[in-house]
Amino acid sequence: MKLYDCAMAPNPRRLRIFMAEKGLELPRIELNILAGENLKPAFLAVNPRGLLPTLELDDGTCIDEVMAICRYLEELYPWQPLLGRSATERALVESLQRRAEFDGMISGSEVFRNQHPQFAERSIPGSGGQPIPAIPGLVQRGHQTIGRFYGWLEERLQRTPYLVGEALSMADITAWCAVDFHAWIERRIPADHPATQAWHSALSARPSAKA
Ligand SMILES: N[C@@H](CCC(=O)N[C@@H](CS)C(=O)NCC(=O)O)C(=O)O
Repeated sequence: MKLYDCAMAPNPRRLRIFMAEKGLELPRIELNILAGENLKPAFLAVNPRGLLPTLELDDGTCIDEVMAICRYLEELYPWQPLLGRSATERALVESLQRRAEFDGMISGSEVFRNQHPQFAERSIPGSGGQPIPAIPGLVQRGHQTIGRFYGWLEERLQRTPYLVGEALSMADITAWCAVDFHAWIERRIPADHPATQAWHSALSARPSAKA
C-alpha cells in the first residue's frame, strides 16, 4: 500500500491522525496541492479526481475519500477502534463525523476556496482540473455554517468529553481538523465556548497532533 498525501491540507490530515492513533505507517508520496501537483497527468492517472488523500493498494486499486480509507484500514487493523465499538456507537460516529465534515470542514473549504485568488478556478476539490469558478457569495454562507458548527460542538462537549461519549473517535478527529483549518480563514473557537477550548487543548497535546 502507498498513500498519496499533502502535508499542509486538512483532509489528508484527518487520515494521518487516524493512522497515528492506530500506530499505522505507510509509504507516503507527497504532492503539493497549491502548486497543482495533484492535477498533473501523473497523479490524474492514479486518481482522475485529483483528490487527496488517495490510498493505492498493492494490486493497483485506488481508494479516495477519507472515510472510505479509514473504513478499509479499521477493518484490516481493528485495534484502537475509531469508528465505534457497538452498533449504537458506530451509528453515532457516522452521524457526528458527517456533521463535523459538512458543517466544519466543507464550510471552511467553501470560505477558503471562494475567496483565495489561487483557487479562483478551483473552487471545488475533486474536479480533476476542470475549471470551476469561485462564487464569492458562498463565503458568507460558509461563515454562517461555521457559526452553527461551533454552537453544536460546544453543546455536545458540555455533555461528554468526546463527541461520542468517553473515547476519541473519527467524529472528534474531523471536527478537530476543521477547527485547525479554520485558522486559515481567521475563525477561532469562540472565547465563550469553554468545553470546546478544553477539548481542543487536550487533542492538541496528543502525539497524533503532529501527524
Ligand atoms: N471528501 C473528500 C475531500 C478531500 C479533499 O477535499 N481534499 C482536498 C485537500 S484538503 C484536495 O484533494 N484538493 C485538491 C485540489 O484542491 O485540487 C475526502 O473526505 O477525502
